[in-house]
Amino acid sequence: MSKRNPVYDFKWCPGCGDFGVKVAIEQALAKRAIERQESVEKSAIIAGIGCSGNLVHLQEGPQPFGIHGIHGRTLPIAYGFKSNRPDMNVLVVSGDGDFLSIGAEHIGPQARRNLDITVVVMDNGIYGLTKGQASPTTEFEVVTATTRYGKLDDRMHPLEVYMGLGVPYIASEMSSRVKQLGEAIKDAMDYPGFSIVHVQSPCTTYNDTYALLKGDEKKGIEPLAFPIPEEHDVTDLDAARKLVTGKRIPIGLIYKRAGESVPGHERLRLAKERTKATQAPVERLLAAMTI
Ligand SMILES: Cc1ncc(C[n+]2csc(CCOP(=O)(O)OP(=O)(O)O)c2C)c(N)n1
Ligand code: SF4
Ligand SMILES: [Mg+2]
Repeated sequence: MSKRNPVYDFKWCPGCGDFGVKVAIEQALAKRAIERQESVEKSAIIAGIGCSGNLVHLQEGPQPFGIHGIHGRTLPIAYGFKSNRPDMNVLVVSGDGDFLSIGAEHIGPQARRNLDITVVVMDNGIYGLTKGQASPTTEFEVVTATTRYGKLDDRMHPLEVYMGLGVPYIASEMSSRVKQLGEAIKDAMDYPGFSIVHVQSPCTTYNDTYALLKGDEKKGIEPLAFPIPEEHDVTDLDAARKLVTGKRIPIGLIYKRAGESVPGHERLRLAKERTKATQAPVERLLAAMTI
């Protein structure tokens, strides 16, 4: 399982942001393995369907375990995996379509359960693999394969959504900042609970947003992305909410819930202990059932 699949021949387009995410994940997994003196096989990548999900086949160097799941269902798969193998480090990779459209209903429950995984969302504002249909993060009125006269729905703001759904750890990055992205993913993996690293990962074929993200001083175009001020207190919920409100995209660690984080599998273990302690002997139960 932890060998590269030699027959998988998918290739990203030149300049695709997903290349940067791939390298950042390789760096984060390698760093974690060195720090913890364990093999990269102690990690598993669970991928959705999309150009983004193909990352699971393209990892170079020591191979983690990998599951290429089904569209929109990375979180249920990760829940099953982590519940049975809490010792493993679980990383989900998903696209904006996969995670925020068909998969959106799973975010809230897993955030509240504090499933101990890290999700890397590769947001290119489009369905890349299926050739350029509108996704939840496509801008209003943009013409795509499925919005021939302009998109009718407003754009979703994922960072605001994560805050609203109670995600306890939220970071935002860009695929072009490979080193910082690798560090952000590593830090998120170290958090004992549900963490999301939302990455602006432009699609050079169907929605090239590199210039918009960076801006252009000479042309007077303000960058869409902006660095989070150093003085931002990541445990301050109101400050985090303010950061994610508006059209611009903050880059850095946005929110880390204050206090102890009890991960989902630990909650399950404690619940099992409580069940054992209160369990009545079978005879007593049967006697109680006899009329
Ligand atoms: C249940 C289901 N519905 C639809 C599809 C078709 N499909 C495959 S990938 C995809 C969109 C992928 O978009 P995104 O998650 O943004 O990934 P990207 O290719 O942009 O990285 C769709 C609709 C599918 N494979 N399964
Ligand atoms: S279609 Fe877009 S997202 Fe898919 S590989 Fe090409 S550039 Fe990347
Ligand atoms: Mg996409």
